[in-house]
Amino acid sequence: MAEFQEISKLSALHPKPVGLVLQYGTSGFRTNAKQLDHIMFRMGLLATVRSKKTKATIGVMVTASHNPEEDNGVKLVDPMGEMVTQDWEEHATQLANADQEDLLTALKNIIEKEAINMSQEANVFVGKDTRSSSASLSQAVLDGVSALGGHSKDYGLVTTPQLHYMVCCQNTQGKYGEATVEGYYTKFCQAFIQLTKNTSNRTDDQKHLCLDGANGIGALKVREMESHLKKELQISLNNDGSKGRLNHQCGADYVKVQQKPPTGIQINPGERCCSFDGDADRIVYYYTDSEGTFHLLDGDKMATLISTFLKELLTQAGLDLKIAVVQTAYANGSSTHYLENTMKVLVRCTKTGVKHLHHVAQEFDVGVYFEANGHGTVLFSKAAEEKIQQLAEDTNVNDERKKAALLLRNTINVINQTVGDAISDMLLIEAILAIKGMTIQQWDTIYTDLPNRQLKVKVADRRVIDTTDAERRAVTPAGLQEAIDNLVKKYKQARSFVRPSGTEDVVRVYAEADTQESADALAHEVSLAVY
Ligand code: 16G
Ligand code: ZN
Repeated sequence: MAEFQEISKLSALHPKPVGLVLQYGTSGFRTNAKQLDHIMFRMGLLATVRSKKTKATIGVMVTASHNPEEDNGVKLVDPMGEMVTQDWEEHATQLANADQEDLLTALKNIIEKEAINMSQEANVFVGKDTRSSSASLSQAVLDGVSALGGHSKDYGLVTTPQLHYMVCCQNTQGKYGEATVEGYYTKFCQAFIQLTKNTSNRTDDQKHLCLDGANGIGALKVREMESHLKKELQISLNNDGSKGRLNHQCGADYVKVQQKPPTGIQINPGERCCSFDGDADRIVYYYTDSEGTFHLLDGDKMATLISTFLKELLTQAGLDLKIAVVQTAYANGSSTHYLENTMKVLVRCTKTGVKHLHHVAQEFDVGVYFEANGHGTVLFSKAAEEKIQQLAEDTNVNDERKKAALLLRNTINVINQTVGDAISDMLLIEAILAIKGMTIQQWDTIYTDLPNRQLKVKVADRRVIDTTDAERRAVTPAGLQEAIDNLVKKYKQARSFVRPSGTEDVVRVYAEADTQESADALAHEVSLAVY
């Protein structure tokens, strides 16, 4: 076949370094940018084949999110804007690791296994972040697509969630919105303006938000979006990429891990601030109080605020829809306790990684999912959306129910349901605070986080640790869980777990307890038990 000859010729321009083995991990391939050219070309090939298989547009995003500037990475986006399925992650790993001379065979194996009709048309959307390596790497993806005769559309610089959105819009014939960056701003900003339009008593302070753009793509896109917000949200943008380096001492990951404000940002006491990560799919909020103490409002705090807001609206609207919050083992025990016991919201726990949370959230009418690190969104079932829509249009309901239904409808429209999205989450949080007339301090006091500590442990082989119960218990090595249980018993309100990282060669240890000293001591003792 002609296309296979083309692949042989073009793949020689994107050679694989001999002996290099990479894995499609929790968020795609990710490593030093210098090792990725062949991976990009091959992911262009794979996305084309996936498009033929699904008879839909597939997305390829070139980014390494919160990693340092010199790294890069790539992830595939499936037709509804969700992450690619697990079996195709395996195909990706196979294709990535095939030696140069075996590439065609590896590709043909996938084509055969998946019974691909090669005469089917293929469409691939490609996006990239602001890393200096992203331009040539995304070109390698485009080369891969054209080597197999696929059509591609290069969106250039976009956030990861923007690319997910484009793919979903394209495959739902515009029902989700228009598949352009402009369409994205229009959809989400209009919903935000609708949501906040009756909150006339908002002060300038409440309209003002301080944002750390991590010197990345999110900063660029917020600047593009600003005029659509019609001054209803006034963002002072820091770390916009004009001076500092990407993710360097800034961004959501830095703020969450270091538990301190990013550099390059002047925060007044009580001022509401947030940080995006390097590809703008994660966000955390924070402020410093009058004593200069730093307060972080992470994914758990966002999930709580959002689910409380939604539950109240569903009650006011008289809609009997099942709402749940999906968390991981990293969720602060206080948040889980508050949700279950005070809010009476169903809470589910899954393994780390957005795709796991996303799938569980799909089981409910309204599924709010957030990782503590700030990655999350809300999913509404089709039936839930229809019920809300019907009520919003019903002329025979009382004012209170109608008002709640309209707010719910606009809330749906401000949310990017394809994946966690820092921009969309920011607009949602800002709208909720405006509607509730709530300051960030008031939001923070809904519940108090239990002191906690995370540690990394280097071990010879992290794979000896196998976990169960959504990573909350270790099954192997023998005796480890028992040792953890005995250590936990020594402290009050304590909890601890260990799991092998999916992105680094380390074992992660998490501990929480009634005091910071206890959490630190427990984390330390558990990390000794891991050796
Ligand atoms: C990836 C995941 C993130 C998760 C993190 C855990 C996506 C898009 N990203 O970055 O959700 O929190 O891995 O890393 O799924 P770890 O396995 O090293 O702890
Ligand atoms: Zn990210």
